[in-house]
Amino acid sequence: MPTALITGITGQDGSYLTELLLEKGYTVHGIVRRTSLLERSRLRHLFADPEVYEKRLFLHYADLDDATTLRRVILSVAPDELYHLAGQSHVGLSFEIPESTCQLTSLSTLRILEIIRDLANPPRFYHASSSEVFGSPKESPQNEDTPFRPVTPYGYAKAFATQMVGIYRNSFGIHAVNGITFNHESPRRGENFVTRKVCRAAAAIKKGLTSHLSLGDTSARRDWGWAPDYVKGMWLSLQHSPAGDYVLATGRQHSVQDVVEAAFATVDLDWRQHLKRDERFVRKADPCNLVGDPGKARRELGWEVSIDFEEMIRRMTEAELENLG
Ligand code: NDP
Ligand code: GDR
Repeated sequence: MPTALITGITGQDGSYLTELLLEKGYTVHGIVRRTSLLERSRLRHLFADPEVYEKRLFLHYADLDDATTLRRVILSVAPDELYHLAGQSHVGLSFEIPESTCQLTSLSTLRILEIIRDLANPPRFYHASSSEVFGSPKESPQNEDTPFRPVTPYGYAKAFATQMVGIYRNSFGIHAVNGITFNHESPRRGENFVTRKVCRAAAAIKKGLTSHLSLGDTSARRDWGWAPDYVKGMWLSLQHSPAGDYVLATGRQHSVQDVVEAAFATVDLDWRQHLKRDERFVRKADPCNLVGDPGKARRELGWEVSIDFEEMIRRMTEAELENLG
């Protein structure tokens, strides 16, 4: 049975990827950092399964800036596949904490590439790259050949890491893949990302727990997909030879305003009575015109998305209603 090691296992994508790999018969190891609370809510159901936790799913402490511990974990696990998902994933916050965003995103990727470069049998390596590398692209939709023009500290950090992955693939023969994923969402999304924030607020307003929702720029547009589809794409991309980069996207763009309307329609409320603009949530710079061309992933991997935007927002809003009881 293959063995996988996942950085960022406690995150949205890490949790779905863990489920997928366990279903496929993998033994899964995850890297977690020390936190003051032990609650790792996205994995809770797996910890509760006596057939899984500490039988086929194992956790190891390491921080992304701790090279000696990362090396020790990678050597002891000896994974066949390494999925590097961990990082500071909030683009807006990367303007507040640019230095640690770059440390965690750029240098940690280089650090892991350096460790596996020295191994006799390096694992296949997946890097969670991002559509943010395209920033304000001159062409639309964006594909694997679109030049990088990042406009945020986060986007620049991902661009560095993405190009470093290409360098290690070409120069050292490592089977390394960049998944250039566009936004993907689910009920497990962090609460300060816009889709989750809107769906939570719509449900809370419906239940009478709050009265309004404050957002930044509602005209901002993104290519939003369903996170479980994207972790399938991650796995598929690592199975393909030769290694290459893949854009994972829906090819369709929606605005934040569309998210608001879809979520409020699910709870049968008029968004006009509840939406406020708050300048604190307006970014200093925001990419524009991001929409992906997933043609290569479709052709080479057979990757397809399973649900559309409206269904995704409906599921996310219904999950929030259920959480609220
Ligand atoms: P999350 O924010 O949900 O998860 C991030 C993960 O990284 C968490 O497990 C977090 O641990 C871990 N992490 C953060 N800092 C450290 C550190 N110093 N040491 C160890 N672990 C750390 O992100 P997603 O699951 O949504 O995204 C996964 C990756 O994909 C990220 O790199 C993100 O930038 C990238 N990406 C995501 C997209 C999306 O739409 N979701 C699109 C494009 C790229 P903890 O739980 O302790 O905080
Ligand atoms: P993004 O996702 O920055 O694209 O990064 P986010 O959901 O944070 O923002 C999407 C768009 O919504 C606008 N917006 C707001 N955003 C937030 N978070 N809160 C608000 O109140 C708000 N109001 C308007 C933003 O300006 C933006 O235009 C996500 C992350 O998962 C990254 O890790 C990943 O790399 C990219 O997607 C692809």
